[in-house]
Amino acid sequence: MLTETIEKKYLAAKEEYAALGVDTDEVLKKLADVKISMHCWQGDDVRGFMAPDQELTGGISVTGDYPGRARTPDELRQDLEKAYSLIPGKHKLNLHAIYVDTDEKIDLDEIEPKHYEKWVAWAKENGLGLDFNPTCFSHPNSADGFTLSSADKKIREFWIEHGKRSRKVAEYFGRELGEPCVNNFWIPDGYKDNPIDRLAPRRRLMEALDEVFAEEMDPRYTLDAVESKLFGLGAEAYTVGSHEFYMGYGLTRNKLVTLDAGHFHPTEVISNKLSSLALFSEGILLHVSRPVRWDSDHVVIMDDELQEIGRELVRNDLLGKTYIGLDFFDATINRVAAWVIGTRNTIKALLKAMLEPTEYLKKVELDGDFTKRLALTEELKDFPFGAIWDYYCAKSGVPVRAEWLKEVEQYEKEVLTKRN
Ligand code: RNT
Ligand code: ZN
Repeated sequence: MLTETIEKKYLAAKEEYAALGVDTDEVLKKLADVKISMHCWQGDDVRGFMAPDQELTGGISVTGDYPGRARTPDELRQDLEKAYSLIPGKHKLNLHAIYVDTDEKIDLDEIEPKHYEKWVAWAKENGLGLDFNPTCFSHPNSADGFTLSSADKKIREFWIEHGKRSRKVAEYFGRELGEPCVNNFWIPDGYKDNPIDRLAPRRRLMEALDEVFAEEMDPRYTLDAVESKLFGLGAEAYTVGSHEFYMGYGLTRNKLVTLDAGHFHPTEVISNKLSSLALFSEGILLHVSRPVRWDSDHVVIMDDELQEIGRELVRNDLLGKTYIGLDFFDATINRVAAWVIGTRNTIKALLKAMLEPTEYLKKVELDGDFTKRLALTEELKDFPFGAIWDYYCAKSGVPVRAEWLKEVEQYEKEVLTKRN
């Protein structure tokens, strides 16, 4: 609720930022245009509805057993609605292929747009966009750790067919919803121990992807993206789809290159890659995530890297060619809260970046005044950014500060705990 206190604090903060040359009203307008693609898979621990009892594989892992996991598409949508109601702005939902909503018994090489019709109807009702992902894991045909790069032609063909069909679904989403559906390809393929042949699987992957992408799709409806990874659980020594592989693939085939914040060496950050990639790539898809030791998928917090990602996108004017998605899964905490925390933080990091007098700071840098650059960027950290964020939440009709948690707690009591 927009109270007098919130408004008063906003007006005071607005003045402080105006003194720096930053127009906070303009910033909030710009912020409202940014869509975050919230990932459906935080809601049910990456199980999906095609074969929910199938073990999660592919070198990713969800730990925890917090009560209330969504078990049906309706439950997942109910949880998503709760989460979106606590997040300012209009956003997107990122679906994985295994989240079919149909009574038909189908496999991944049989998916069609009609199996996702209910999601589209729901997205329309809720004013949401949709993104998509072929699911190349948690399936008997990925059991030996290889999918599109498998040496077994039959296995490869199964995944090629799945990939082709995923693009039809993505195109359908984009056409129905009037905004491009980003279709992201991530495969887990790799070896636990040192391989002899690193090249052949990569060549097979390249050729398989070329088959998947052979048909041209209208970019107004769907855009393909390819996601790299350094290693996965059980694929520690070698991952076929490495960063160099997909950099090369994406740049030569005009695909979006996906950067997942958790898919690099521990001290390597994606914020420092954006400006380079942006010079050459068709576009970028982000998987905003948080790596912690072996895990690449902790809930996103307001850490230095998140803020640096926000700054790089804003300072370099990259929001137009960057699609921002989230990718984390934690089953030790309330799953709706996980979504809200990660998504609010991502938006908040962008807001923080937009509140910077970037042009002035660029000039200071060009003048070679590095003392001033450091002094000002440090002083900026104490500016009343929270007052702008509170006002934005209140104006957008979502709870201010930790008020949202009360709603999640109530929802847990009334809905989630009754599921077990
Ligand atoms: C895995 C990738 C991938 C998945 C999702 C479920 O390491 O990050 O994006 O997390 O597709
Ligand atoms: Zn990812």
